[in-house]
Amino acid sequence: HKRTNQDLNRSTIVHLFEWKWKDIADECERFLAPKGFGGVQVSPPSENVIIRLSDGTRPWYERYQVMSYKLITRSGNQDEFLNMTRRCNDVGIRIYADVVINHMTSDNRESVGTGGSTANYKEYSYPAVPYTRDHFHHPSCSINNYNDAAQVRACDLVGLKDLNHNLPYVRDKIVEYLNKLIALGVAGFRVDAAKHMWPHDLKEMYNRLNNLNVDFGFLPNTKPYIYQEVIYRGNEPIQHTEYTPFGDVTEFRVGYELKPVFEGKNPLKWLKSWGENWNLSPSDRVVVFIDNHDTQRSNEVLTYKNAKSYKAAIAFTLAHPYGEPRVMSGYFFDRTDQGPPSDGNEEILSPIINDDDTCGNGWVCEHRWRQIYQMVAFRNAVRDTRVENWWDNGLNQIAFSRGNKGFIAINAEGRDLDVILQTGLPSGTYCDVISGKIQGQECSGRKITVGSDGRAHIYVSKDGEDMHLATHVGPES
Ligand code: QV4
Ligand code: CA
Repeated sequence: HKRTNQDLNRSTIVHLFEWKWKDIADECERFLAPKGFGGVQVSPPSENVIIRLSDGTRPWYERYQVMSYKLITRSGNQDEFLNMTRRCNDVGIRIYADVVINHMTSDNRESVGTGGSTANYKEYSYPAVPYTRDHFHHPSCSINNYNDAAQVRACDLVGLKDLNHNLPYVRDKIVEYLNKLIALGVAGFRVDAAKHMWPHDLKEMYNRLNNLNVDFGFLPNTKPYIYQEVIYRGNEPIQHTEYTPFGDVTEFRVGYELKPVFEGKNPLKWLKSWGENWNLSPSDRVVVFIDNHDTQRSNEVLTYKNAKSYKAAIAFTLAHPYGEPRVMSGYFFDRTDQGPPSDGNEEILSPIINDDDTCGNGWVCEHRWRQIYQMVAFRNAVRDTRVENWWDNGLNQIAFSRGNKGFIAINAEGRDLDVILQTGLPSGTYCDVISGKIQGQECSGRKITVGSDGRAHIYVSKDGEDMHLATHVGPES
């Protein structure tokens, strides 16, 4: 396996935000496995408080308010979770659980959880764990100054009651929870709000985690893949390097930096030095993504709402070797607190799968957009190659190859890209996996003819549906 515990010929984590376990199991079998994905990040599996907004609906963010470590949420119960990990691992897809271990709930009007557990907020009492007043940081305080590292670790994040990980009992409960998930077949964890916990406490807990469960196809002595949510934007005392000795971290600067680039406000030619030279953290320590479930609700990154530049930015992160890519997949929303599509009984709706692979029932299913999932296959086809044959026009038109395995060209400029370029590819006729795909033996998209010298005529119109083309060797093209 790789460090992510994914199969060698697979890559890319898809975050199936707010999906039900049953639907994820189906998705692993019918789509993720055949398309070459490596893993799924699932929404927090631990019991959360039920919150109702003024219109009676449930916000997505209730799932970040923990009532207990019972596996029962709107996504499903423990049996359904286990059914998912079995079926997904059986087809080579790994499951990473989003674990909320920094805090419990805030003071809500409601005090009943998705598994029926209750809490007494004033008393800091969570009997279903159990946690009592003694297990939290006191006196309580709010985080309002991110330049104060101690405050960020020991005060409440947006009113969420902050656990004291200095206490062996608290660490024991969390280790027990994570080991339960390992027993149930997960391949690793996304650690929520890691920045808000002391690195030495996390390290101590990680050291006590079991090896992955061999019953799910993992090799003996395999450690869980841990990626920690540490948002770092450049000038804060809390840095990635405090967390990278014992896990990976989320590199949010990728999304922030690439938005102006793919909007044509910062020339694409600079991407020649993409990676650590942009002051990003080391490639082998980071998960990279254009948007996540938080930032897609801000205006700071590209999202499905900016489809043309979004698809190109994702294509770039999947074509480039920097970091471990994650793709966001969610639902349409107008309001930032809007929960997932659900029925009158507050049950989350399953996505409808259309004939053209896209989703219905309110789900965007970004990962099912042809221009996105075919770049996952691209990434798998070009593994172990380097960026070569870099070309740019000095402005917003770029192209590069991955060794002699794949080639991508991007045009974020107000005029057509129309040049003869060295693709690095063996001679032949290739199918552009952005404008189409191979169906049967036929390419439904544009074709790229590579001569015996590796050169090809590359054309990307300034006003096409997409601003890029890509192709690669292998069964998918
Ligand atoms: C409100 C006020 C607070 C007040 C509090 C008092 O805003 O000022 O102190 O009431 O009770 C929700 C509401 C929020 C509310 C809070 C408590 O949005 O307004 O506070 O509940 O009732 C998600 C959402 C949050 C949500 C939270 C809990 O994003 O809006 O808060 O879930 O339901 C930093 C961190 C980073 C964090 C990011 C959002 O460094 O770690 O903020 N990201 C992760 C998750 C994120 C999640 C959490 C952490 C918390 O990705 O989705 O927050 O688990 O950058
Ligand atoms: Ca904390």
